[in-house]
Amino acid sequence: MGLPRIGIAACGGTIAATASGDGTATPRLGAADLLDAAPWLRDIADPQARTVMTKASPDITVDDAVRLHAELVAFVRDERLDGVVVTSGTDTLEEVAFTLDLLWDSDVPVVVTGAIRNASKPGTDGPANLTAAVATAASPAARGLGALLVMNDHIHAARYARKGNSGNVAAFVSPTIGPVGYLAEGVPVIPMRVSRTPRVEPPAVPVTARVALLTTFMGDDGALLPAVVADGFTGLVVAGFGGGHLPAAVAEHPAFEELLATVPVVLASRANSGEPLRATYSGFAGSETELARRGVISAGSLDAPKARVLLTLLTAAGRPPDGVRAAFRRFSALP
Ligand code: DAS
Repeated sequence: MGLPRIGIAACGGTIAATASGDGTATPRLGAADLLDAAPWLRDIADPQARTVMTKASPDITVDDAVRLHAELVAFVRDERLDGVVVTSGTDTLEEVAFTLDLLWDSDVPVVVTGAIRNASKPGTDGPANLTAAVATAASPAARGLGALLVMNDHIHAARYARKGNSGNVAAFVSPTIGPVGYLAEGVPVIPMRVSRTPRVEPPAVPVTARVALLTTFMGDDGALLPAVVADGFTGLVVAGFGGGHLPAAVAEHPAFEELLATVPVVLASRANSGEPLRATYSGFAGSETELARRGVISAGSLDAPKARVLLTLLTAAGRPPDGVRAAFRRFSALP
């Protein structure tokens, strides 16, 4: 039997960046360049290279991620791949990975990776991360797990992964559950098998739905809410305080009332892990029970950026309010 056929789909980011001469770096490399920098990959896989885009990841949109999904489906089909690796920038890596996780309808592993140190830096982590990602995508243990995020020899389920450090090679964490696996001497080990992320149909492109994301803060008076109304967003995600609470000035703001009457409003927690509460506090306007009574939807185990991805896909597909609520419900373990 031959080596597993693994696709490498390059999208830019630091892993594709080289020095510009003034100490900064810019994404320039394509998939074939990444493969050339890691020739040992041919010992563990039969790699197929395809450059999808060469963007700095702050510029990647949900529309880009939906189009990337379609590219990957075609890549897997055309090249009869056993697994596929996406290389992209770490700034939006968690959102790209989660979009793919929501849309992926196959047991073929899709593994997302990037780098913190660009190719011109001492100790660049790009080739090592690419190698770990290819090994994971080639592993039978990764089949059926949806999208995984591999960085620094840790394997994360896309649904839980977050960038937890701005500049350390150990940048990615899964705060609520921890990584699902790791690489030992280059071999992927996945002791924890998370349930498959509930799938969402890919919306038509271009994805024109726009979902706003606001994080509350001590003394928040809701002054930004009228801009969300005026700008015609198709939904709002609010990152509330720890248990999913908002100041009364936000909860009772006329613009918040108007948003609740017109678009889905989803409440995540700005805390780093866990789920918003459901049945612990009442008697103040921004309590979780009061907000739920007024129609606010809980993000469940999703952090705010992931809730925004899901709400964008759902509103892009024209899901009615009940459908949006049901879709988010599947991300909560709470009754
Ligand atoms: N933060 C850089 C990276 O890690 C830039 C980017 O995300 O494109 O890739």
